[in-house]
Amino acid sequence: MLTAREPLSLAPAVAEVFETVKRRNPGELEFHRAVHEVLEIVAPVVERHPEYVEAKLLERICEPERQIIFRVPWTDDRGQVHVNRGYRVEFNSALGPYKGGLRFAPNVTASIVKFLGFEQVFKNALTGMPIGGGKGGADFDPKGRSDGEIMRFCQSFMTELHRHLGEHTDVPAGDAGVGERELGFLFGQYKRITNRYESGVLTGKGIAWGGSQVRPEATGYGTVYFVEEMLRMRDTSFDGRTVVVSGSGNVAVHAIEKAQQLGARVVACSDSSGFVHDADGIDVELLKEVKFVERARISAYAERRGSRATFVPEGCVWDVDCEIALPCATQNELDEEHARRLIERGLIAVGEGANMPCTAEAVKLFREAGVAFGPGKAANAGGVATSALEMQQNASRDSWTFEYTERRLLEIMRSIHATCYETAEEYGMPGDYLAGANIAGFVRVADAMLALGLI
Ligand code: NDP
Ligand code: 2IT
Repeated sequence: MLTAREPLSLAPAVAEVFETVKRRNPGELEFHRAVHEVLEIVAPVVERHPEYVEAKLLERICEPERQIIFRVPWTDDRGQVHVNRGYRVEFNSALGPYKGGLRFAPNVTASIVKFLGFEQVFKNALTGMPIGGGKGGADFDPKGRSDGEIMRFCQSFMTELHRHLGEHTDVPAGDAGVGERELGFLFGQYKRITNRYESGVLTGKGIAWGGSQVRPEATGYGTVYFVEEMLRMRDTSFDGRTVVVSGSGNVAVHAIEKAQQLGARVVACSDSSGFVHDADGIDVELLKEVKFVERARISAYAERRGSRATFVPEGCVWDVDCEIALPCATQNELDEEHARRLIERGLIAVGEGANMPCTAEAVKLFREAGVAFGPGKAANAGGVATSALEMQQNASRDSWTFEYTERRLLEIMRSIHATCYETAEEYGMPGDYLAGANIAGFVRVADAMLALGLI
């Protein structure tokens, strides 16, 4: 049985590639870890394919096609000047234009953007849609900023980024800290600078200006659909299950909504200030009001719910017992200790709504304990898949209904699940979605790269 996300176990053929990645990207721990996971799992695949070795496929796949780093100057409401750093890593375009979100958060670094971009390449391949992988963002903290400040930041960011984008070149979307408001300002500035109403250059747009139904819901809904499939393989479902979701942003809120529609009781969610416990089940409409309309902290939810909910300041949501865990906040938020405790208390499934939210050690424990584990690059692929549906609608100047779009999302998530499941079986690791996702994604990208020659 292969084990993933464990250090020091790389086969010699891939160990050398990993050393090169570390040397070229010193200190970029998140990126190293994302690469390590893929290299470790695909090592036996590469051994079966001498043509991959000859074409230096692994070396090429680990090296972004292009990396853009730029200065983003802007002024706050008092006229004070700020300077941030913007990034776009155009990782791989073998399957289509670079595609992936933009993240605005103070802890964004080259390592974070590269790890997200690398994951995105294989995630996008798993969707089966014609999209390559990229990621971007800035070390800008949107918290507490006025709409005017956000607009000026987005305009400055796009003033530089626009020259690298295009519906056939690179198509960003949102990620943490970048939602419909930010995408509106980014799209407006792109349109102004280029004098083109090029809808397909960004996804996650508002419905009134070229967006797709279900895109806001897609990542959270898709994560739940993926977990539903894993549960179905074990002859069970969400119905009557206790669920904990971390975060209370775009992915988390819609994961809560869909899990509840499928009969689950979601008893806790969080933000970076702490978590709320609500034994009756989270009131998702109230949560949306607090987080999306008022842009308030999660404590405001507990205040409104009165005695039914408690807010635990600075607390960790993974201390709450559950049968299904949906980490939907950020990287490395669920560690070995949390995993051990959750397993002891009856955990049966984990779906990574966020990108790499579980530490390597936590993942190892889940797999050893036989917990159904849906890795982010498969489980949260519904967001980018629906972005590709948005591009499809933009290209045909069409717009689809909510029902039709959601059905397409469901079909895509079922197909991703089937691909991961079948690939894991094919490589002798039944039920191992981490292996299935990494191998299936890798093979699709690698074969396309081989076909396109040495570029
Ligand atoms: P949002 O910015 O909408 O929400 C992020 C949420 O996570 C916020 O509630 C935030 O709280 C919380 N959070 C951040 N850090 C912590 C922490 N250390 N502890 C507890 N809560 C924390 O982002 P998204 O929902 O869009 O993204 C969440 C994750 O999902 C990211 O990993 C992203 O890459 C991934 N993802 C997003 C997709 C999308 O379509 N948006 C698609 C696929 C993956 P606070 O407000 O306090 O910061
Ligand atoms: O991590 C992700 O897949 C996203 N942030 C969504 C990317 C997209 O292009 O929709």
